[in-house]
Amino acid sequence: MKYSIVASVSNKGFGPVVFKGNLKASILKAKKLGYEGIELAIKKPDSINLRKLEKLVNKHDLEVVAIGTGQIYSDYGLSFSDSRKSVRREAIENVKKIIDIASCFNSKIIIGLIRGKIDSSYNFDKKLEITEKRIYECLSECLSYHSIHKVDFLLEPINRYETNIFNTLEDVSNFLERYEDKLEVNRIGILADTFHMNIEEPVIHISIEKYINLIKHVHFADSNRLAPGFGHIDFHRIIEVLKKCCYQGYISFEILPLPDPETSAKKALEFVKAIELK
Ligand code: LER
Ligand code: MN
Repeated sequence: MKYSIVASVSNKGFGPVVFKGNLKASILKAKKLGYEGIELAIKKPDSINLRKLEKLVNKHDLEVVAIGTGQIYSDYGLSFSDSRKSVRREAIENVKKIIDIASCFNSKIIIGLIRGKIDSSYNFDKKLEITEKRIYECLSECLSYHSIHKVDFLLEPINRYETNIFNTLEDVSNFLERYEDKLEVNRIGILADTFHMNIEEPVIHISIEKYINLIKHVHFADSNRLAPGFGHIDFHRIIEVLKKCCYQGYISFEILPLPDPETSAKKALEFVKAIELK
């Protein structure tokens, strides 16, 4: 199994991230703790010094596994489902800049919170149809942005308290099926996050097995979003299923930095490696 950890380039915002700010320090800590990859959360793509980042990850032999875009929504309010075209445009332009970065590292782009949500439950089904079409249009433009260095995308099911579009693995799978003639769906995978799955899926490991062909990235956090082992999710069954299905992607820890960043990052890896090697 390959493990990575989420690091936010910016200092503030979005809670369940272990390392924040000072990218060099985050990379060094991840490497020292035994991670093979790093997942970056970026909200200001212009602030990234690509050459410096490339040098750093090459020097430390660390893969930039994926890049998260959620802070562009949580901090700037930009999303793919906004009813204002200008806001959707701004969201797309930001994601395109992230695609430029991702294409240097062959990282996947995470479409989590940036897909947005539907504001009111009035006439929900109709709104969902319209919103899904907006998401499709934005995704389609992002997918066709780089014709040479194509990067893949990840759609993350997120629990109902954070969004009302795509809460389950089945929701994402159905969306991809509905748009399979219009979207390059072979370039869109599911990001399965155990924290959200614990809220939305009937049995986490059964859903993982059912949708394994679509799952291209995994977020691990326990039921309380602490490191695995600090809550009540059955990671033994999850790792067993991932192993049985020969899952080839990364498992990335998106956890609260508690009791402190280093301890959470260290304990997370120790806990899952002990299960894996059983
Ligand atoms: C992002 O990966 C995520 O899991 C969301 O909960 C963001 O709030
Ligand atoms: Mn997640």
